[in-house]
Amino acid sequence: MPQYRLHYFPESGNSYKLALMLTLCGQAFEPVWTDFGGGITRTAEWRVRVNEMGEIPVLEQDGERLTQTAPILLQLAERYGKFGGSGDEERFQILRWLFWDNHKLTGYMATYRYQRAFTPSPDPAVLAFMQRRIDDYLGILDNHLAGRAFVVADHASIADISMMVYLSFPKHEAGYDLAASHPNVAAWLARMADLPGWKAPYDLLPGKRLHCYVTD
Ligand SMILES: N[C@@H](CCC(=O)N[C@@H](CS)C(=O)NCC(=O)O)C(=O)O
Repeated sequence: MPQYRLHYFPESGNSYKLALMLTLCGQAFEPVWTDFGGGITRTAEWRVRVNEMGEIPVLEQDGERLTQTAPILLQLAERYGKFGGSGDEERFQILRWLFWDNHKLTGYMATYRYQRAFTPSPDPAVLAFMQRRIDDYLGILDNHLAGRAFVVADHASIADISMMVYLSFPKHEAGYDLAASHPNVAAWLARMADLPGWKAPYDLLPGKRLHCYVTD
């Protein structure tokens, strides 16, 4: 089986997607803490040497560097025969939600949370714009989860893993109290947290943390 090294920073939900998937598949990985806050991923040298896209996470698999969580999750699901769904329709739905997550839920939530909690003076107009978008996406997800245990089937898939991560950090960071505002989402997060081997983000992604500017 491959040896994994995960280039990450602790606040990175995208990194948590891969750390959680590997953990739920019973796989160990070497965590490689990366100075994202110090701007390392913006340097030309890091982009040449580690990831031309200038992003975290990077998963090294026997020395080969892989990026973009969605195709990596699909590959891991195939390799370990877990969380990949069964049948063409389920696989289509998994892809459908993975694209939605990358474009909408993770795309906005990651940026919003980073600006809100980890930058010293975020632009209130930018935050308000993103919050309106996220409110819409959380409403869509809450409606979708009404009467369903998981996103595409009666069992968890990589779509659930991808979509849950940014909603799993301490609530003061993004400022959403999902139990109060989106009960179906909160119940689904609790079901995911019940999966054997599940761990919270900062338990899987240790190391020096960014300064957090918000307390609620
Ligand atoms: N679609 C990418 C998103 C990766 C991503 O945006 N990572 C963040 C950190 S969690 C990043 O490196 N952002 C840098 C930037 O947007 O400039 C994936 O799924 O891997």
